[in-house]
Amino acid sequence: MNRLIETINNPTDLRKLKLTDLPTVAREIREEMLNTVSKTGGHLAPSLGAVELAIAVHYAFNTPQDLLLWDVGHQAYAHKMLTGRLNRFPTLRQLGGLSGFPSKDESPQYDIFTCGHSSTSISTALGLAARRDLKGERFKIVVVIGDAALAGGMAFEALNNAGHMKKDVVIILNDNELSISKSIGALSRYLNRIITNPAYNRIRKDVERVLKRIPRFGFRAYRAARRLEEGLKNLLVPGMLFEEMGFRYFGPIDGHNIAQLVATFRNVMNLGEPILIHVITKKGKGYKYAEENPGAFHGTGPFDLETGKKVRTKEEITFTEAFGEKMVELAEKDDRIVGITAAMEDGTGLDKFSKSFPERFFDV
Ligand SMILES: Cc1ncc(C[n+]2csc(CCOP(=O)(O)OP(=O)(O)O)c2C)c(N)n1
Ligand SMILES: [Mg+2]
Repeated sequence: MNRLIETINNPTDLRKLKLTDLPTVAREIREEMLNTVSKTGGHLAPSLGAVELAIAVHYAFNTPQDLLLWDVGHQAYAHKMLTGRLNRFPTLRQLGGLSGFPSKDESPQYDIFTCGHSSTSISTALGLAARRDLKGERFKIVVVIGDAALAGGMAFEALNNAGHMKKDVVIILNDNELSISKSIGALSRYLNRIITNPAYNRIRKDVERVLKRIPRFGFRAYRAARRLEEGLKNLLVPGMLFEEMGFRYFGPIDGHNIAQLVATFRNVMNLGEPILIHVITKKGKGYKYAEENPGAFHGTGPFDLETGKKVRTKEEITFTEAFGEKMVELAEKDDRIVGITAAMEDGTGLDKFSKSFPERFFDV
């Protein structure tokens, strides 16, 4: 039997499918991704985690009239398959083949901004929104940004600016609680508190119920109720940081539930103001070994699908390993040596160093 994804030449084809067909599409996309990346290597875990997200965004929004920006380019493999590049997907990252990142040259219609990673999407979206509004055009602008990418300085400048300009943009925060290694920092802690504190969410629901019962007659009573609401909101609403920056915050929602994603996108897409939707995903979703070890499968070389074991290249030891060992060796003799990385503990070979010298290791 023909696979469903083979009937999808563009997002319009996807939008003709029933909502109940979409989990099948997700399964087929994952199979295709695993088949290819196990041979070519690539950013497997981040893109596995964003399959339902890519499907739901293209299903709910009217791409390419609505503009979609992927901030973290390596989350976009499913997006590539849904936008006419399924047949070429086996050429991923090969000479003359598909790029591992959004590329304007590859797809001017669907990859509207060439990027790698990270933190550029929100300011790009704002620029596009300013142009749209000056020209009096009407379409949506959607951004998907990773939790670590959101902590980048440029993303924060853009959040600040967006709340001020009150532009109609939708930002989807793809929060898998992971950078390449574990996400660190104050923002990451904040996001984590939103997700893990059920009391937060429960109390909020209770407060909303009570507030709905307060009769809204009499100006004084009304004003008092509003003030109370604002005060309580400050204490209790998850995502207040974003609200204070001028965004409407929605979430957290399950990023692997396509129906819920589509419903949420449809509910909020026409509010006409800056929107932030907090979506929780699992890095490596759908492939056991990547779920268990998302760091190792963040960017991977070829591997055996059955066992998850990396296919060894010719070299006995990689450059990265040699560097990592040498760092430890040198640091034992010289206590002025420190290790610094931007979330690339494993990728730079500094993992051994970080364990041997935790106080001299800095993940910035
Ligand atoms: C300025 C800079 N620092 C570090 C890196 C290395 N890097 C590549 S991907 C990544 C993590 C991305 O995390 P997130 O945005 O949460 O996306 P995810 O990989 O979890 O899908 C990092 C730190 C980089 N590309 N650029
Ligand atoms: Mg992440």
